This record gives sequence, structure tokens and C-alpha cells, in this order.
Amino acid sequence: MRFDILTLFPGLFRGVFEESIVRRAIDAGLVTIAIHNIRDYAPGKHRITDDAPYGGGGGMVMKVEPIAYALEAILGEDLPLRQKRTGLVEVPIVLLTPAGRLFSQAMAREFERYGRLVLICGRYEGVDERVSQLFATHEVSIGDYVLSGGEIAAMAIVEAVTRLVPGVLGDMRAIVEDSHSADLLEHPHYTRPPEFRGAKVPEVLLSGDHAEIARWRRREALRRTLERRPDLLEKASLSDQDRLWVEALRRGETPSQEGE
Ligand code: JA8
Repeated sequence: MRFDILTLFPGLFRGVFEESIVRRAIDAGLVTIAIHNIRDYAPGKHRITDDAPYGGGGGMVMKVEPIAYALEAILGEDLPLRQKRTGLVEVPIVLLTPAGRLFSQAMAREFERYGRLVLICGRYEGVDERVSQLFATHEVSIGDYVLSGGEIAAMAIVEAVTRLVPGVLGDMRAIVEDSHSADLLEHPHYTRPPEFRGAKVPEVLLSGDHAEIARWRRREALRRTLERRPDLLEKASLSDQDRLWVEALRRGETPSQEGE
């Protein structure tokens, strides 16, 4: 998987990518990340990357030319415009913006399948609309809050996509488990000690009864999802047993076993 990141602040990425799963993926040769300083592509002696908005108002807007020249240097002269003309995306060009579609695990899977991703980090009050009009195949936000720039959003996307690259997570176990419980929040986790300041580890987890533990975890995942993210439950693929448990939880019951 190759990522190309366009930013006015390349230094922001170093620490994050040097100490994370991303670093391990790079070291293993599974991921390549190229960070491009937009300023290097800005024409003129002063290498200006932003300007005042047409129509007035405060703040600054990122100029289109430096981003256009950077994209053409990275991807070739033809590809960026051709993708928009034909609608056939070979390399997603993602503009990070608070006005973008919300990033999701499904989007991370989609991006991973391309094998290559270009991320444009906006700053200031925004980016000249012609970057979207002419080049961006996707506009994405990581949440309904406003950051000072797209860099932290780009880091989040790089990490989420990198985890999906085959081989990065090591064994298959995590992936198998992910696919089973992908639509739900995770069950609670515990490790030693069995009691801390009166707070005990649930007895079932110490029982050694693995079938019973699996049932408890599934029920707790459903309980948490119902309480915290009922929206996820709507789309989740639930077994008949799951539905019985959810109904019991909705009635305020604490089913002991098998949803009785
Ligand atoms: C922002 Br400025 C800027 C650029 C990109 C993003 S993505 C997000 N949630 N906020 C702010």
C-alpha cells in the first residue's frame, strides 16, 4: 500500500509514523508513505500557498496551483484530470475537509483495495473549490468537529487503512474476530489482578468455560452497543440468539444464559 500525503506541515507526520503499527508496516515493506510539502510546488520566488478569499471575509484560502502541480508531479500529467473526466478512479485523491463524507471502516476497506491513496491536507479557512472540482475523487472528514488542518485526519486514515493491509496485523485471529463482531462495539476486557479496589473481574472469565465465556462476551457486546450506539445495532447482522438477548436487554432484563 502506498500513501502520498500533500501538506504544508510535513514535520507533523514524523513522530506518529515512526512509532506505531504504521512504522512496523513500513519496516516490513508492506506500506510506503511519501510526504510532499505543497510549498515545494508553489510557483514564484515567494512560494505562496494561500491567498485572501474572493468576495471578501476573513482568513485565507489555499491556492489551487501548488496542489495541482504537486498532484501532477506525483501521479503524472494526465491521471488526475482523466479520473474526473471518465469517473474511473485508479488512485483515489482524497481531500480532507470538515465538509467531507464521514470516514468509516467501510471507507477504509475501499481505500485499501486500491493499493494506493493520495491525501490532501487542507488548512486555514479552506481550499480553493477547484481542487475538488478538478482533482479530488473523494472529500472526507473524520468526525463532526473542526480541526485546524487535515493532517490529523490524514494520520487517522493512514492508520485505519494500514491495519487492513494483509500481513500488517500478524496473525488472522484479529481479522476473523473483527468480521464476526464488525458491526458491534467490543465486549469489556480484563487482565490481572482479579480484584482491584473492590472492582472484580466477572466470575465467568475466570471459569475456564470457553463456550460460556464466548456467550458472555457476545451478550456484553450487544449490551454496550444497545446502550451507547443503538444506530449500529440497526445495521448489524444478528443471529436469532442475538435478537433474543437484545429484546431481553431492551426490556431491562439481565439474561443469565441462552436468553431465557
Ligand atoms: C478539518 Br482546516 C480542516 C481540514 C480538514 C479537516 S477534517 C476535520 N474534521 N476538520 C479541518
